[in-house]
Amino acid sequence: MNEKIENLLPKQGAAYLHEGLFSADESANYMEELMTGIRWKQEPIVIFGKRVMQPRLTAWHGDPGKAYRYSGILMEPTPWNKALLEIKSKIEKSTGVTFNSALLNQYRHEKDSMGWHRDNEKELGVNPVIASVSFGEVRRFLFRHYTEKSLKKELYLSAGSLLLMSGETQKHWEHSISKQSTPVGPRINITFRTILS
Ligand SMILES: O=C(O)CCC(=O)C(=O)O
Ligand SMILES: [Mn+2]
Repeated sequence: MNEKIENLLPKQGAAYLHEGLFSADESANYMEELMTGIRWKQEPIVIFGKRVMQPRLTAWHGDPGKAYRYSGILMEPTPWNKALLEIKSKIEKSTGVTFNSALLNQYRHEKDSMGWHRDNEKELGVNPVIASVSFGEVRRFLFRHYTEKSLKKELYLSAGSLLLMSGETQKHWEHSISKQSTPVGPRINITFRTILS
């Protein structure tokens, strides 16, 4: 990660935003390849004992044998495709970290969202490094401290940006993508992760 990029979190974790890691052209090309080349699905999740559909489309890709439990769903990884391998390789060069799986989220419009959560599944181990890449439209991303809920950090994740989260971030901070009232087109986010074992 570029030395000039500062930690955006005031305490207990680290989050670095590298805007424009991918050029506008590269971002537009990957957006199109991922919109059409990924088998997007809307999956159910269980919230307070009730089965509801997730307000977004998802896909899970990774090295074989790295099954992953996400919000109560066991996701078997689909093999990497060419675009994902290229993106992964660029992220690995930029961060110096290798990843073996990725969760893809497609927010189709302003009503799609992701609620408050931490990426703290036990398969990720203690203090996971998570590399989050965005393509398509800009969406608002919020961090909120887990115990001091009034402590927040707002970011806008633009096409071609990389948000790197590390250290104790997933222990002390939740994050979300909220619905918005103004219309917005599709956005794709890929979070590269390392599943242990
Ligand atoms: O879309 C985003 O920027 C966030 C995605 C996310 O938090 C996740 O996949 O766990
Ligand atoms: Mn997350």
